[in-house]
Amino acid sequence: MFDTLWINIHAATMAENQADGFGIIKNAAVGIQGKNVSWIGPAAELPGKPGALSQDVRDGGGKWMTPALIDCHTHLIYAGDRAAEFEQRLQGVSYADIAKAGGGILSTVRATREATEQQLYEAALGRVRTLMREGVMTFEMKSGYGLDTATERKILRVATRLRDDLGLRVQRTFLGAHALPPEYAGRADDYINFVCNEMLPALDAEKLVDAVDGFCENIGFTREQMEKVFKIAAALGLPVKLHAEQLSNQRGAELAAQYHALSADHVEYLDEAGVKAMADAGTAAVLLPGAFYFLREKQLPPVDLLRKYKVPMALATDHNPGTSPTLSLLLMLNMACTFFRLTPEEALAGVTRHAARALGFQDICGTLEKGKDAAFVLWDINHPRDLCYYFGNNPCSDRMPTGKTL
Ligand code: DI6
Ligand code: FE
Repeated sequence: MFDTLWINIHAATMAENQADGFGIIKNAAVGIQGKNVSWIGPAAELPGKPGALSQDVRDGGGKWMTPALIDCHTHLIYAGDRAAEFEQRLQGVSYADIAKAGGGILSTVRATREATEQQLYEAALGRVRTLMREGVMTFEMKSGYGLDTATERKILRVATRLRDDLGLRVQRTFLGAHALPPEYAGRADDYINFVCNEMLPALDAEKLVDAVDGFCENIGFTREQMEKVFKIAAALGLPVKLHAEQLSNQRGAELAAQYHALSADHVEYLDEAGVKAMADAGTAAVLLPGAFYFLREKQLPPVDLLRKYKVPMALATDHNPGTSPTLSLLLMLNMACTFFRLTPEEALAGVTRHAARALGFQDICGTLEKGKDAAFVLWDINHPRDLCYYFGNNPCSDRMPTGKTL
């Protein structure tokens, strides 16, 4: 009846509308057929003896099972690092000042343009493997450190190879509108026209793009410029998302909602009108406590308003060399609780069900439910809230599928 049957586990299904928030099933059993969950419930309700239901019965040893984790906002593919800028910031130079002086994103762009595809692949592979050790099996990976067609292509090809070589779910996001490349200095509108008329259509035609993002900020691009990009994305049938309201309120989330964005990300400066627009459009909020911490931001995202209007809150690492060089999604759970006052069940939903939603993957992964991916983690913990409580600890003891090259 089942290809594999797991018994002697406790499950936190993270399914929607569960009274306890986690969807806890003590003494659970999980039946798998092919690549999907085909049965989940209390072991006492199994329709027969385990041995009669499957030839492959696995004993989970009383561990806790959750859906595999999802990192729904990353910039994992780049060359070099920005440790020297970190030191500059410790001396009091601001992130915006470093960017204005040609450092910041542009210094990573220079290093990434110089790197070969193989060098980029190997650098990113190490980062992905580190995240996988914490049970992350689905990733979003953005381009945006190329800002020319050849380098953006190189980054998106690396994302494709990581997806295929490691057997992961990956959403490849084109972030051409991340920063103004030096060859377009003072000509932001010309660069946006190049993104819209050449780079995005060319990379989409090569089947390298699953979604489109941009950086709507006073040190990034304006709403008007982002709208041009969104119009082309819509014409190509690609979903959009936006770095919005990270450092100031540009009303980017409203624009994103107008284009039925999957998510608006960062959102520290989001106001009530923006929250309402997101709720009406079904746009998720992606909270990024790593960047908040590393930039020592003071403005908190409007968590109460997001709750009030029932906007799903996802959580991600935002891994990037400038503002969030973290390789721990579990640490983000603790930071989201500590800094943003999320409850543990909200935080865990943020890296499972709501993260799936932020990628448009809600029908395929993010919860332990019949018909969804049989992708899960076994944790050596006493309760799912422990994943948010400890920090700098990795209780992942097993995961399925294990990935092809691990
Ligand atoms: N917001 C971020 O947090 C990253 N990109 C963005 O638009 C930072 C990218 C960097 O500093 O390299
Ligand atoms: Fe980001």
